[in-house]
Amino acid sequence: MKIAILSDFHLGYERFAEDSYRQAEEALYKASEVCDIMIIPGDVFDIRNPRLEVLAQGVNLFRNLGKKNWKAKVVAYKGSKRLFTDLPIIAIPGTHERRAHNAGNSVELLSLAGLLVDASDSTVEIEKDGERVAVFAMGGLSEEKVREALQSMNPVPVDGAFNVFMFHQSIYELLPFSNDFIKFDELPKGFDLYVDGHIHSRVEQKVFGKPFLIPGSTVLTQLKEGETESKGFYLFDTKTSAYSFITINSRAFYVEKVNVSEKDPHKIHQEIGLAIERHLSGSVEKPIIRVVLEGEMAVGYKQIDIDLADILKKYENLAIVEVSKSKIEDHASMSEAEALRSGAFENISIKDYGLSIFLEQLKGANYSLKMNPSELFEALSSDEKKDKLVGRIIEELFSKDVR
Ligand SMILES: [Mn+2]
Repeated sequence: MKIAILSDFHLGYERFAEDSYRQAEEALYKASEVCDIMIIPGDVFDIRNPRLEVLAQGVNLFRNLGKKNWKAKVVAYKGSKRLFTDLPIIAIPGTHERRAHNAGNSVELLSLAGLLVDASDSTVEIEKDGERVAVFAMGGLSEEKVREALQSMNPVPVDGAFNVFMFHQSIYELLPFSNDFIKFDELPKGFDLYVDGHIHSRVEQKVFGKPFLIPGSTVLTQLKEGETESKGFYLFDTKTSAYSFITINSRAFYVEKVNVSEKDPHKIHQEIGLAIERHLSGSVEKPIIRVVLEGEMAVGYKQIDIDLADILKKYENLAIVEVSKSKIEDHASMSEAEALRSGAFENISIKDYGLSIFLEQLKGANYSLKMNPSELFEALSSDEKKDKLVGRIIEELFSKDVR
């Protein structure tokens, strides 16, 4: 069978909301024309509680897919949820949809509506003309829980099927940022194909000699250099294990570096203009041009002397321009806020970064509540749960023996 692998649509992503919808729509439509099965490893939506309009976009996209005459059908399911369709559209919630334990999420909602199959923590078997594909999927988790979750789920391949392991996490070898991130060789063994979401640029690797694929997001989010590649999805053939990347029309994105060494603000200004003009195509769809300034300015000048207001104004109808000053070396150290803004934390979401700071702080504070720290973080960042939670914590703190 042909499996389309599409990921990280980030519907509702505020900065490029229209792109997120249009590009997801194109990817899903193109994929549906050529695949038997669709698998979606998370982050269909950009936030945990999408606005109704954004949820409606999700419903729209998948309802349209349901009109196709799918020959492959879901024939078996091993998991704790109920299925409301046999459509071979298999998805999991990612880290952006993740909510506190047991709270429903937006991908689950699409599954309840019978538009797709939420395969979190379960095995779904799909059949067409006697051929079987089994997808074992693990929904997006906070990173420090992954090892434990894998151990308790113990994903086992299904005999006689082509086995896919789908998840939505960071991998240490790809993002050597935290020891919580699992390593390739910690993934469950025995699968024919490994599919991961979360990382927004394309990755093709081998794990235990089998293909490991990350299709990347269908929309630009982080404006990293790695995202200048074309967006799209993978089409994988289970018979030959061959795959190809099928591109979609995504908004053009360019990164230009401007060396500011020994230059004054006037000169830098001119060079920023030239860098932008190199990529103005006159096409209807404005390109995104990110200009990265780097080096040490001429003596006596600081970053703040580079005034960007008139440049941004000049090109506002022709391009989406972003100028980064964070690589200019006139500061002893970059503040965390600047680093976050400039996206120095490669591919890690703000939420995950927030969580890692939170966990660090708790370590230093002799955290002793019964609640798992990452659950606490989830609950504290969820409006509905916060009040109840604070009540519970106060109760717990005051019921402790005071030595
Ligand atoms: Mn994502």
